[in-house]
Amino acid sequence: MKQFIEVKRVNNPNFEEFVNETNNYTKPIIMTNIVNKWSVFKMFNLETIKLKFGSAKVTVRESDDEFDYFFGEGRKKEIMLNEYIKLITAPSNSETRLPYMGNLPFDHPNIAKYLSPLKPLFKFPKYIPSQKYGELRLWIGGKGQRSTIHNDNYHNLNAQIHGKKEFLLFSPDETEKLYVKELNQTCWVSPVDPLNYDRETYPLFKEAQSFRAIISAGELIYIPVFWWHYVTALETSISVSMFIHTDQPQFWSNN
Ligand SMILES: O=C(O)CCC(=O)C(=O)O
Repeated sequence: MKQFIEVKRVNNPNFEEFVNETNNYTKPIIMTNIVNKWSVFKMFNLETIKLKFGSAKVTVRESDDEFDYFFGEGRKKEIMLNEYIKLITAPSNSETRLPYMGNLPFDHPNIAKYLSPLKPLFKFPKYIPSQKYGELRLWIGGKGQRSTIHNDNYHNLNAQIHGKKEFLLFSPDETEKLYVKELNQTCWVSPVDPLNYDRETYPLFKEAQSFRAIISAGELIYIPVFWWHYVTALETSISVSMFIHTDQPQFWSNN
């Protein structure tokens, strides 16, 4: 992978500034002074979550490392949210990966009665004029959790509520260098681990240009539709993303 380019930080852009700074929805940016102003930002922490809806049962991946999950056995299990939070925050020196609760829809039947009423408090700005609706997803994970290079078929605004995450992003123009595979129509992933990859099997990856964003609590990242991303939790992390659905769903294809 080539030396990354840092993603630009923009202070609370209005609509025109957003369109400009993202080069008309073709570049990621980090936005400051939006999420930290939400009333829910201070309230939505691990203690409150445990207290208010710790008894909810959630489905988690058995491993918080997507290489294990996508290219291994891909097992899931159910656990009470407060048990899960206890696990991911306990000191650990074991080699075994923690579980991961990522991509949980706010409307999931096991948690909707707690999360659905909170939806209006996550005041994501409306930057995409063709937005039909925004779908909120919750991600809570332990330090070291990582999501492999994948893309999504919608624009994504991802709000960091607690902890720090690192995103490595690759433009769709870099696809050939990432050796992506189709797992299903909406899930394309790369077997390349940017930090440790086999140079003989994936020779083009060394030419891949990445963009890096380390986002802290209170910041918001915009990931344009189909931009590939690799995500690592640098600390115990809570994030809430909004997937922006438009009238015309699009699907990635390598052709
Ligand atoms: O935080 C993660 O683990 C992955 C986030 C992600 O892939 C997304 O928001 O699309």
